Amino acid sequence: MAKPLGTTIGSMPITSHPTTEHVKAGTATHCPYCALQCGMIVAADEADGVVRNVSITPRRDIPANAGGLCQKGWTAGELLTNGERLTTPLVDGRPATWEEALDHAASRIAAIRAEHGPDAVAVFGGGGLTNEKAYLLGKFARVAVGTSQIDYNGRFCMSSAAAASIRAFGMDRGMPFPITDLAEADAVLIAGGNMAETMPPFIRHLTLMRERGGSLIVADPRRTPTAAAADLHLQITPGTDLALALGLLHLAIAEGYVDDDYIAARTTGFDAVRTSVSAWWPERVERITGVPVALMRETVRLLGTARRAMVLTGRGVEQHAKGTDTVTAFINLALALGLPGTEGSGYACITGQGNGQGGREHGQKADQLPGYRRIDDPAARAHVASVWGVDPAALPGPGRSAYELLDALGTRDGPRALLLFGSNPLVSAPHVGRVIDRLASLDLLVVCDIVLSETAAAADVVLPTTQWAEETGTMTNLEGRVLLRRRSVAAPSGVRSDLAVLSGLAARLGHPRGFPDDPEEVFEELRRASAGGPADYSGITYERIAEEGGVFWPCPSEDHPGTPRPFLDRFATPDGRARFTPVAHRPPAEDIDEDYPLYLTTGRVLAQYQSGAQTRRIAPLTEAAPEAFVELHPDLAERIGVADGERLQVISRRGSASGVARLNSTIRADTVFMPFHYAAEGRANLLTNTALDPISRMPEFKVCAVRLEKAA
Ligand SMILES: Nc1nc2c(c(=O)[nH]1)N[C@H]1C(S)=C(S)[C@@H](COP(=O)(O)OP(=O)(O)OC[C@H]3O[C@@H](n4cnc5c(=O)[nH]c(N)nc54)[C@H](O)[C@@H]3O)O[C@H]1N2
Ligand SMILES: Nc1nc2c(c(=O)[nH]1)N[C@H]1C(S)=C(S)[C@@H](COP(=O)(O)OP(=O)(O)OC[C@H]3O[C@@H](n4cnc5c(=O)[nH]c(N)nc54)[C@H](O)[C@@H]3O)O[C@H]1N2
Ligand code: SF4
Ligand SMILES: [Mo]
Repeated sequence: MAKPLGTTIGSMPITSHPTTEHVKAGTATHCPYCALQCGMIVAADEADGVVRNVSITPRRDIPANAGGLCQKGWTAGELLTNGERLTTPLVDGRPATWEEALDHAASRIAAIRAEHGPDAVAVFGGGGLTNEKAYLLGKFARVAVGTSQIDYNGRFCMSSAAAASIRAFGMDRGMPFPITDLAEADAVLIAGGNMAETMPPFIRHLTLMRERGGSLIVADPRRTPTAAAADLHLQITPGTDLALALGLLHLAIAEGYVDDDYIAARTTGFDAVRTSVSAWWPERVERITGVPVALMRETVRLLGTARRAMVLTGRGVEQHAKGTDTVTAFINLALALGLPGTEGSGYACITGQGNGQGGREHGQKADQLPGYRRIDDPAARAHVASVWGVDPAALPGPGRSAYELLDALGTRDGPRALLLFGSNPLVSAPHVGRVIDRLASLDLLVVCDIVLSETAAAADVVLPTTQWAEETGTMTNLEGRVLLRRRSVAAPSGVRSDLAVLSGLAARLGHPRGFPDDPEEVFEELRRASAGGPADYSGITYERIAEEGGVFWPCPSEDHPGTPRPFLDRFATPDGRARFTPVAHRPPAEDIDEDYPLYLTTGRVLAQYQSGAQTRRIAPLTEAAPEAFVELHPDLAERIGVADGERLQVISRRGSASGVARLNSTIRADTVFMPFHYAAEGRANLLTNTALDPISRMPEFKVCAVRLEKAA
C-alpha cells in the first residue's frame, strides 16, 4: 500500500481512523472549498495508485474552524473518489494524449497571436487557485503570451469590498485582524452575509461573542439562519444598503456616538462625510430601506456603546453596481465610531473563495502585478520585470475586467482564444445567455478543470488537473493568514497539475524556463516578486507556515513575525490616516416596474458550492439540495396561484429560468430568492443584470427586476 506523503506537520500528531479496517496515517491539510479554509486531516487507503476510503477529521489547531467543519467539508473526500474525475485530455470532445492536447492548444494560441496580436488571447483565472497557480497564471499571460487580457472570477466576488478598503485604508486585507477577535466583541453588524450557511464554523466565533453578552445585528432581505440567530434583523429592501449605512451614520452623529479623538488622530475627510449624511434622517431612510427607525436606533446604540465592535460586509451589499460606495458607507460608519485599526474592533470583508484573498494579490487581476501591485505603476513594473528577467516595457498594461472580457470574446476587437482555469462562467457569470454566445464565437476555448463542468463541456481542449488533496500549495484565508494545503493522497493517473499545464504550454510558446511546475519553487519566486509590495510574502516559507500554523501578511523578512493586525499604528495610506469618502445613494440599476414587479436576489445554500461543478457531483450534497428553487412569500404565491413545490418560471429582461416554488413567510413579499448553483434551466444567471460598478467592475448579481409565471 502506498503511503501518503507528509504524515506529520509541526506539532500535529498522526491520527488514526478507527472507521476503516486499516490504521491510516493522515496528512494535515485544508478544505477544498471556501475562504474559512478549515483545517482537516485527510487519510485514505491507496492500492495500486487508486484512492479509496478517504476519511476526514477536522483539525483543532486552526483557529478559523477549531475542530468544526460544514457538510461540504465532511463530504469532501468524495471529490477524490466519486468517479466523476476527468483523467484524459479531450480535443474536440475526443480523448487525446497530453502531448497532442498541449501541442494543439499551443499551436492554435501561437497562430491566433501571430494573426491578431497577443491581446487576441485571453486568460481567465479563479479565486480557488493556490497562490502559486494564481501567480504563475499572471506571469504566463504577461510573459509567455504577452497579453493584457487576463482577469478572474474574484471580480464577481469581493472586488467591491477590495476597492472600498483600498480607498479608505490604502490596502485590502479583507479581515485585518484574527478571526478569534470576533468572540471578544460587544457588538457585530453583518451587512449582507449569511455565514450560518456559507461558513458554518464561523458562527462559533459569533456564538462565543453572544455568550459573553455581545449583540449580533444582521441586515438581509431574508430571514436566513444567520439573521434568525441575531439579536436584531434589519430586513432590508434589496439594493438599499447604501441608504441604510448613511442613515446609521446620521443617527450615530445625532446621538453623540462619534469618536472625535480617533477621527482627529487617525483619519481625514470627516467634515465632508458629516455634511453628506445630514439629510439622511431616519424616517427618510426607513421609507427607502424598509428598516424601521427603532431598529436603526437600536443598531446604532449597540455599536456606539460597545467597547469593541465590528462591521462586516458580505456579498449581499457588495454585489451591486454601487457596491464600492455601499461598502465605503459602512466603512465611514466604522471610522466615525473609531473601530478600524483599534485592537478588538474593526471593519472586515468576509472573503468567499478558498483563496479569495491570496488569489486577488498576485497578478491574475487585469490591473495588477504580484504583491498587490498596480500594473500601471512604473516602479512596480520595474521590480516585477527584474524578477521575471524581462524588459519592463515588454509587460502589457491593464486589460478588461471579468465581465467586460467575457462580453468582448469573439467580437471585432475582442479576444479570439480563451484559456480558463478554475471557474465555470457558463453557470456563474451574469447574463449567462450572452456568455454562452460569446464563448461559442471563439476560435479556441481551452479549459483546465477536474470535472467536465458546463464550461469544460463547451471547450475545444479540456485539460484534466490535480485538485487540493492531490497537490501542495499555499492558500491565504479570509484573515490574510497564509496556509499550507498539503498533498495528502496520490493523484489519479492521467492528470497533471495546473502548474505543469502552464509549464508545458509556456515551453511550447518558446519559454522553456521561468515556468517551473514545482509549487515550492514557484512560491520562492512569488516571495521575491511580492517583496516590497502591499501584500509582501517575502518572509514566508513553507517551513514557517508548517511550524507556525500559518503566517499573516505583510511579512517582509524571515525574522518578521507576520502582521495579524496591520492597521494598529497606521493605515497603509501615504499619510497613515484612513480616508473618509462621501458617497451618495441611488436605486438599483434596474428597478421594479409594472412589467417586472419583483426584486430577484441570488445567493447560496449550505450544501452547494458556487457553480455546483464540484458539489452537484457529491451524493449527500445533491440529496440535501437537489435542484433550483425560488423562495417566495405565501401571499405572493397565492396571487400567482402557485403552491409549495410547484414549478415556477422566473422572467427578466435578459432571460427566463425555472425552479420549484419554496414558500417562506419570512422573506419580503416584494422579493424572490434563487441560489445560483444549478445548471440548465435552473441557472439564476440567465436572469441577472450586467450593470457594473464603475470602480470595482462588479456586476449587479444581487438585484434585478423579474416577474413570475406558473410553469406550463
Ligand atoms: N455553502 C456555500 N458556502 C459558500 C459558497 C457557496 O457557494 N456555498 N461560496 C463561497 C463564496 S465564493 C462566497 S463569495 C461566500 C459568500 O457568502 P455570503 O455573502 O454570506 O453569501 P450570499 O448567499 O451570496 O449572500 C449573503 C446574503 O446576502 C443577502 N442579500 C441579497 N441581496 C441583498 C441586499 O441587497 N442587501 C443585503 N443586505 N443583503 C442581501 C442574501 O439574502 C444572502 O442571505 O460564501 C462562500 N461560502
Ligand atoms: N447570480 C449569482 N452569480 C454569482 C454569485 C452570486 O452570488 N449570484 N456569486 C459570484 C461569486 S462570489 C463567485 S466567487 C463566482 C464563482 O463561480 P465560479 O467561478 O464558476 O466558481 P466555481 O464553481 O468554484 O468554479 C470553479 C471551477 O474550477 C474547478 N476547479 C476546482 N479546483 C480547481 C483547480 O485547482 N484547478 C482548476 N483548473 N480547476 C479547479 C471546479 O471544478 C469548477 O468547475 O460566482 C459568482 N456568480
Ligand atoms: S466552512 Fe468552508 S472551509 Fe470549512 S468545511 Fe465548510 S466549505 Fe470547507
Ligand atoms: Mo465568491
